[in-house]
Amino acid sequence: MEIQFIEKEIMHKLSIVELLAMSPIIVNINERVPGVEGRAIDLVSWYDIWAKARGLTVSEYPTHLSVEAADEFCATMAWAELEQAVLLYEQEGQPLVKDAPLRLYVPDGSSACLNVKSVVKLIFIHQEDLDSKATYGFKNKITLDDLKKK
Ligand SMILES: Nc1nc2c(c(=O)[nH]1)N[C@H]1C(S)=C(S)[C@@H](COP(=O)(O)O)O[C@H]1N2
Ligand SMILES: [Mo]
Repeated sequence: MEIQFIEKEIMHKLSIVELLAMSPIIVNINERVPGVEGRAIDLVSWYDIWAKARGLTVSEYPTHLSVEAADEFCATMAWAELEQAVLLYEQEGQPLVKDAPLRLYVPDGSSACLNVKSVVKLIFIHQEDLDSKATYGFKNKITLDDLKKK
């Protein structure tokens, strides 16, 4: 199972093993999210390594992160919300079962709805004028009510 990373229109794929190998900070998730057990990747310190490898400087850091899940649930949030963010990858010593391959948790985030399960894609956005208010929901799902409103 590979995770897609998209930045500046370039797509990279990493396996969980590759992702872990380049992650400098792994935490017990209950240190960040009380009541949840398992091991998680600290997102921002991982991004530091990723950005350095790609020659990005701090002034070129993303303004927002978008994540997409296997069920097409998506969330977009300002980078500033991600200070404590982690990617849960293991519970009881095993890869995730229900929320595989990764679950994002955004402690201190604006909404629990940002804790996206089954994350398969991360998109690093560089767009200063994009709203800092987080958004989330199912992608490309048009309801009958939406159609009636138009
Ligand atoms: N992939 C995926 N992640 C998701 C959702 C979803 O529908 N699909 N729902 C979100 C919403 S709206 C909430 S409130 C939380 C609920 O998390 P919980 O089941 O751990 O309480 O998961 C979020 N993550
Ligand atoms: Mo939610």
